[in-house]
Amino acid sequence: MDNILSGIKPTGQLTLGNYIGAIKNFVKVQNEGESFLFIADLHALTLPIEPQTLHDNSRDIAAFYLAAGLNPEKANIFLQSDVAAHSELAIILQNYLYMGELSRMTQFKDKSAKMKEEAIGLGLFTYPVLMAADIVLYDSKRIPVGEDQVQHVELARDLVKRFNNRYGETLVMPKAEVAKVGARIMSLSDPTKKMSKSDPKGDVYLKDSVDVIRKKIMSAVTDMEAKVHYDVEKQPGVSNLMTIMSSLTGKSFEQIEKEFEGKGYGDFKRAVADVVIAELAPFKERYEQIVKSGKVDEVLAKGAKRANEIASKTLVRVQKAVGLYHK
Ligand code: ATP
Ligand code: LTN
Repeated sequence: MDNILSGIKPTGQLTLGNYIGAIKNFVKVQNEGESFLFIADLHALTLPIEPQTLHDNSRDIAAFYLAAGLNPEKANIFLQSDVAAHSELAIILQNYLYMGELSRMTQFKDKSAKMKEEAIGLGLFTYPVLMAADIVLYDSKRIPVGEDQVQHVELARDLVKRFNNRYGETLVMPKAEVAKVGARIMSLSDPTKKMSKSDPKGDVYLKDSVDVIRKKIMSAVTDMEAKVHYDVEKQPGVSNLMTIMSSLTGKSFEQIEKEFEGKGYGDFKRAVADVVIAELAPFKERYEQIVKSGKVDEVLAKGAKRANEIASKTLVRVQKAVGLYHK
């Protein structure tokens, strides 16, 4: 069984996009191999963040992982910064990725676009190097992510190929796994933009109350056709709501179109809100219980112990390959 790995940056409150594009799939695959599902707290430092916010968000994501159904007996849940090998390996691997490649990364271009050059931290630029280190440390072949992260996983694949060509088979080749539906949930207020936890416009948060979720979905931007019909170009708003419904119910777009034939957007939005609320409501209760139980730190400590065991072996393998290991 192949190892599975993925991470989420604790940059803000988790969104419905994070849930559909990532966490829901983590829950699905957690028993299909040994899984390493971590909180990418070092990556969260690549843009300014308050220390307390970073600390609290990190525990919060762990609590949501558990509330969503990750089983800490099966999945290794840990903080990236609790495993020093991530940073050590990144320092080595940075020599096998190039300025040109990193400059072409869409996430870097998007996040740095509005910043002055003097204010862009190096960590934002070298983000994919640390991410490649995360991935190869656990010999993971399967990397479940939303669409926006595929380019980074592809770069990690290029790096593995380059490294193995130079030093012999050392690193395992990873592959991104992207859900067929729901890998890119769009903002409810601007359906041409990705729903993103660091941009609160048009987000549904996993922590939102039932009333807030309903209000947000009822006021989602829709389109001119007044017809529930999937067409990303002409009807991006409705298509996004259909994607949300399809990914949470398993219904195809055709089925949804049939179900709402002759009905208005109001009926459709009410149904989408019902589906989202039914999916998220049980988590919220579990989440509150988990936070109260104080279990999160225990889970993170257990996950870090196992992660360190595996990661330190891979690090030594790499150190030996490049000629750094002398013990
Ligand atoms: P930030 O706003 O800080 O960039 P984000 O909300 O985009 O954060 P990440 O931490 O970058 O979230 O992503 C965590 C996981 O959730 C990744 O696998 C990512 O691909 C996925 N993801 C994030 N946003 C969406 C979305 N709108 N639709 C589907 N998947 C998403
Ligand atoms: N860059 C990812 C978070 C992340 C990740 C990883 C995902 C860091 N390291 C390794 C998959 C594999 C993001 O922004 N979601």
